Amino acid sequence: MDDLRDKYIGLIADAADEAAIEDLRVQAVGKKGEVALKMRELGKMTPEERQIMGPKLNALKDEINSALSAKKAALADAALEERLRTEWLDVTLPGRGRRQGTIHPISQVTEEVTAIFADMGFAVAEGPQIETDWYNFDALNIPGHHPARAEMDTFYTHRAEGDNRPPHVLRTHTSPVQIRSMEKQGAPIRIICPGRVYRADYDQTHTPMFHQIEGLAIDKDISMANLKWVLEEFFTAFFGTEVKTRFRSSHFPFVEPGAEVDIQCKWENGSVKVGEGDDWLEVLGSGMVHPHVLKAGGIDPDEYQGFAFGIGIDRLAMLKYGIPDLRAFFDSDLRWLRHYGFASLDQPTLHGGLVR
Ligand code: 2NM
Repeated sequence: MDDLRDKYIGLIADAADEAAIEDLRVQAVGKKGEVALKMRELGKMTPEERQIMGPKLNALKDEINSALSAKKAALADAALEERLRTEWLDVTLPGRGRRQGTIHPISQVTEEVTAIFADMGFAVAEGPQIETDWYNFDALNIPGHHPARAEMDTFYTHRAEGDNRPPHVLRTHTSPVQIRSMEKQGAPIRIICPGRVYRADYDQTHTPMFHQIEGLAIDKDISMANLKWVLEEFFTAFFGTEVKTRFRSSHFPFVEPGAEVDIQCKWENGSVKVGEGDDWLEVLGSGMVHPHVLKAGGIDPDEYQGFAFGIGIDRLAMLKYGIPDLRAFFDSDLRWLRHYGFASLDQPTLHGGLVR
């Protein structure tokens, strides 16, 4: 019995983990363990022998059991101690900085322009970037044979053999949104339509995808004078300085009369300054909406008339923020985005207020 005790006390002392302790418990004091086997031998003993050996075996069983529990507790303590030592951390250390993205100049300028027109009572309307040729051309007084269709370098979507749907295009301007808005809302209407437009053209000043904002105001007493006031108000707010405008007679199929609008500027060491000097820079097209276009939108041209205009957002962004190359807008170069991008809190909103 002394051998048995020494053997298990020694093994328990050397046990490395809880699983080893459990194995030892089964081997020593389990139902078929070594102590149980010894107890079975009690039956073959004389009553005198049994009286001595019975209590001794019970005492041995107790001793092994307490050694097991003590070792188990010691192992748990050691494990906790080890975790406390290795999982320690200094909660007072400063956090690691996370890099934030920036607002793209196009998003920034769209938001600025939208806020200025919202202040003048224009709502924002959006629509699909893939349009039928009717919304993109016919409704805008550009019939099938019209050279403007070819001039616009339109992207047509692929059509499978036997597809009877009307031809679809990537919209070449956001005017289709204005047709859809006229159909839906009727007159009077005052909206601006910002968004992506597509033309198959790529060089230093053209990208196949670019951004436009078109405006539309229709009511019973709207004239070119209202157009001129709205645009001058817009440029002055946008550039933060009084900006003279110059209207030059021009032609767009969807307006009559039509005008291209220049803003006052000055060239200084290869870059342009808006609102000073006596040079002119063409920035938008505009005019009085053609009666055919009003009809296509479901509005009676004998009762209503209105003005419309279209501005390139990308060009406005280049002008206001001194960005030299249009193509870099869409390269997704992080260095460019960090340099020309805006912090999210720079976004002027109607609620945040506009600096004028
Ligand atoms: C321009 C120039 C002139 C224009 C016309 C319309 C519509 F749909 F109301 F007829 N929206 N935008 C327009 C007029 C656009 O962009 C250079």
